Amino acid sequence: MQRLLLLGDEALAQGAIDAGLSGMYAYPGTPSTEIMEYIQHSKDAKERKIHTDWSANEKTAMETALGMSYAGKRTMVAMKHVGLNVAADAFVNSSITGANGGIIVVVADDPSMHSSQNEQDSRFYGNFSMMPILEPSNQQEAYDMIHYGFEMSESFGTPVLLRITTRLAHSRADVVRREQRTQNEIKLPEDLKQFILLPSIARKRYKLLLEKQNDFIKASEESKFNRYHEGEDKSMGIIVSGIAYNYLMENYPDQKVPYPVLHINQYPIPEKYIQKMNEEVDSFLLLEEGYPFIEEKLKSILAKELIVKGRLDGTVPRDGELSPNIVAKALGMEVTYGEHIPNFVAGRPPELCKGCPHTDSYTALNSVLEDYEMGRVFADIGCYTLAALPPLEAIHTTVDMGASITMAKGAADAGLFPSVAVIGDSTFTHSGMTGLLDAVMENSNIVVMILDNSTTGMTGGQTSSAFGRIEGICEGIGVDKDHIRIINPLKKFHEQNVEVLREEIEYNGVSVIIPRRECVQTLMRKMKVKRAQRKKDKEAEK
Ligand SMILES: Cc1ncc(C[n+]2csc(CCOP(=O)(O)OP(=O)(O)O)c2C)c(N)n1
Ligand code: SF4
Repeated sequence: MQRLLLLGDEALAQGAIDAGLSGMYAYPGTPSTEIMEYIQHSKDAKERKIHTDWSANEKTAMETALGMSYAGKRTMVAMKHVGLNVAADAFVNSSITGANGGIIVVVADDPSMHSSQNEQDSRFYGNFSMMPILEPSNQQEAYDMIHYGFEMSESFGTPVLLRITTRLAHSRADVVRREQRTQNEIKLPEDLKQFILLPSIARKRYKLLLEKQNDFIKASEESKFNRYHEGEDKSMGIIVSGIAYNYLMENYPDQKVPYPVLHINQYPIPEKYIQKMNEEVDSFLLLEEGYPFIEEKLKSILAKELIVKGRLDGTVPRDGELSPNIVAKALGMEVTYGEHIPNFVAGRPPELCKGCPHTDSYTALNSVLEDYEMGRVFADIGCYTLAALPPLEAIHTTVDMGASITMAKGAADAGLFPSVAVIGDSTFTHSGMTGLLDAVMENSNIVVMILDNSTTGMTGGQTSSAFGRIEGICEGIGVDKDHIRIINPLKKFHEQNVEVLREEIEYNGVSVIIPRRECVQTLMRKMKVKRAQRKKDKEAEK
């Protein structure tokens, strides 16, 4: 079969194409974005007419996928870990409705917060929703698990959560493909009421979900993805999950670990193996990428006093990614891995690109706010969050997508003036619109700047659902037309822009200011494509 060199994200995408995917829904977020991008650029996916859509947010993505599953087709949803908070209502309830066509929810966690505001571990959501969880430890497993996950989803009638972390998502290895499977035909669920979560039906569905738990455990215990490796030295047993296995093996170049090792890649936790290890060893070492998920469960499974080393007792740091060196320390071995890091990879603070429209928007805002001692700027998540750093230092809060407008409203309710919200175009349609409605309903005294760079810049320039719609949305929500102002964030319009901002700050009510200029990165890419096309046309004329 064909071998491909793929990122973990791409292995998931190729796996889904080959496993009979009919539709994929996602909202961009590092480190998950490349899954959708791969499918959107795949000739194969195009030929197979796989439907793809960058949804307005993770919740709409999850719900749309659930609709496709209802219609009997295989579907995948992808998001970063914090996106699962947004999708949580649909996600948790989907374990009660169950699945018809296979549905896999891929969530990419970001331990060490390389590009996130927290490092939450999605396995807790899977456990909370009582869903099977898959956690590949390499690219081949990522590919294979998609096939396996769809089969499991359809045979158990449940959505399946597939969790990856940054290093797997963004590193390459070769993957052997399988034969492609055809897509499912449209087929309605056998139980036509299963997706109607009225209490009387939901109670029955919940009981069914509880009954399925033993089947899920059995599947984990029989899964080829959960493996027990015997070891001579029984002073300790190592339980390792997902990609953490690689960090362990980096410390044993001969691939011979002296201790018994239980490698968990599928949940619920395979209790049979835990019992086996407990009978053999004097103590446990837990190596997990993320929170101490298995570690916390261990004592409840075994119900006795145990010596457990891991993140909870400080043997492994409580936060951040694992590394071969962290694992070496936990094993009492010498730390030797990658000691000499070259200077050119030393960390640099991130900054807005040269010529970024956001710089000019903030320069104007900073000028106006010099005249207001209490002026506060409630910002959101996007490239424009970088204005928290020097030289701009223009924003005062960033919490979650959409929190700018609502926090500005809360502060204005408390009497803070001026209270300014700054939000990007994509973030506005993701989760800012409802907050704006709250502000309109109470005619809150806030200024909302919707920075329209015509793209989702921070995650690499995906299409923004807001494109060409912002004024219409704001008007529809009820913002007074006279207080929806469009400005051009360029240096030469600085004075004009300052004046507009000042006028709207002085207006007592909801104002929306839309600084509109395209992101220079997407603009440059478009120009490059145009130049290449022109060159091609000229050559064709010759
Ligand atoms: C719930 C959630 N989903 C996704 C992300 C990843 N993410 C961060 S900012 C952003 C969108 C930024 O686009 P926009 O608001 O248009 O601002 P720009 O970066 O273009 O300035 C995304 C998708 C996130 N941080 N949180
Ligand atoms: S990618 Fe675009 S929006 Fe982001 S900093 Fe660069 S120019 Fe600005």
